[in-house]
Amino acid sequence: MDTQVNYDSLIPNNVGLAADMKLRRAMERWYPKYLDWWTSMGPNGFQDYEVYLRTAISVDPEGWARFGFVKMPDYRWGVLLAPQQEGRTIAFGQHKGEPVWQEIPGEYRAMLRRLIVIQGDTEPASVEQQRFLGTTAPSLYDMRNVFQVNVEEGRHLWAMVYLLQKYFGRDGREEAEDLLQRRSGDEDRPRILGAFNEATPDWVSFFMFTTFTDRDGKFQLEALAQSGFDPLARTCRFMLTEEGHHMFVGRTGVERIVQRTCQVLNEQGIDDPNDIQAARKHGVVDLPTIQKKINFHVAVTLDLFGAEISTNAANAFNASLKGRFRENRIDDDHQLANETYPVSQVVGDRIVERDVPALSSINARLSDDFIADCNNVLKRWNWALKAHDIDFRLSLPHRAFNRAVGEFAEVQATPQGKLLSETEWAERQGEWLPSEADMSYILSLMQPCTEPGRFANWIAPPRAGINGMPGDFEYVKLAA
Ligand code: BYC
Ligand code: FE
Ligand code: FE
Repeated sequence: MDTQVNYDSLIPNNVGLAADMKLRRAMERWYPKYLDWWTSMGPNGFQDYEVYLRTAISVDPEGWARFGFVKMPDYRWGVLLAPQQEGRTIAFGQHKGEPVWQEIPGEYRAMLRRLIVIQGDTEPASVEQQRFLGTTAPSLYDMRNVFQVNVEEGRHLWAMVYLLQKYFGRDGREEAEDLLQRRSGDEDRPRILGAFNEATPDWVSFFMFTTFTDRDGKFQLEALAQSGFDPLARTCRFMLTEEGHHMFVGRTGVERIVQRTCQVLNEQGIDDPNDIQAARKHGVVDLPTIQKKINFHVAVTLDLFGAEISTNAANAFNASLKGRFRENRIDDDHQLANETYPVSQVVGDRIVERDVPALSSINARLSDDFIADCNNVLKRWNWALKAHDIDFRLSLPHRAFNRAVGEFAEVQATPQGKLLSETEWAERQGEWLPSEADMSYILSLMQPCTEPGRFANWIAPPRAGINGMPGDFEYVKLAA
């Protein structure tokens, strides 16, 4: 590929790349390295096929997307920021009421760089985690969706690299290189956050990941979209428009699995939804295993919020760098000098809520908002169970369940939030977390289904096609 690309024609951007020589050169040097990373670590085996993808071509909420067939390495990864709001002022923290910053205040440089690097690191990590899924796609529709998610996560990496290269000089350029060097799950150079080093070996995991872990993305991006550093706020604002589709893929993916399982239970006259073998005999994902997958993914995702009580988060809020979810709809002084917030904590052998200084409990609050959002998703899944008259309900695990970070990192608890001894946990965790046998059963279902309009046996078709396309649309052109 020609590295002397004309960035204004090849890369959609609304940041004046053409006029910014220094930035353009930095991005031009980074671009071929990104492409090397993409071709070696992106979707394995599908780089040469035409995929029906949407590309962001504007930041206008009405018409930002264009659909068309494109080979993934030719995807037009762009640098797109939500429109600047005239006269926007900072909504929270020490600098509340001041005009937003177009440059980085020197004293916050290190803190901002850390936030941007951590955010940036998750994006390529998820692409790496998902790179083998194309081979086992349950349909062309689903295959297209994972690729869409992947190219957009790639674009999210671009978004953070843009900020690093534009505002952080040499340090930023080095960080941009390092973002292409770390690898999900690698022993020596792992990705930064826990969940992004877990494997995503199968499509059930993928749908859970996009439901829950991309939803952490939503909440983190919402918090960063409040930032007093305007370019970060605007970047995250636009990334959020793409995040919606990722969570849609996850939520409807799990919903379609649930629907299919219900359908088979009913067709086969299986009365006991807890009869795992009966469901598995017919090649669908049994409901108890779906619950175990929920338990696992929610717990690792809650860890991504950091400790419930966190000085880092307090500092970032105080510095007006990272706010809360929907800061402008919260009825308080947005500086939190004297406010408190209830946080669940372990006291003796019980879990109790205690009022904690609100500034220290920013992460706790964001994770509460996340849990509320997840509960809406669970409602949708439970509607599907109800609609099929199946006597089984899915639920979110308690926030104390299987945690490695924060208030509950040192204890063990049931998904209902009852504390357990280590011995009880060792004996019983198999009831709540997927076992090796569960995972290999799921893997055994992962046979590709690539005929247009056909779906693997374990998942129902979607209600509608992408961009209004008909059911048998060939989303990925596998035949030359
Ligand atoms: N794994 O005070 P603490 C997305 C570290 S997802 C490993 O508890 P803080 C996406 C922490 O870094 C959104 N380490 O937490 C989704 C710190 O280390 P240092 C990603 C962890 O700082 C799907 C120490 O523990 N974006 O976009 O208040 C597909 C103590 O930290 C973990 C962001 O996260 C962990 N789970 O909050 C694609 C936003 N948790 O610095 C994409 C940017 C904590 O002492 N990041 N640690 O060495 C942040 O805002 C914060 O760094 C965190 C942690 C929310 C991650
Ligand atoms: Fe992302
Ligand atoms: Fe995402």
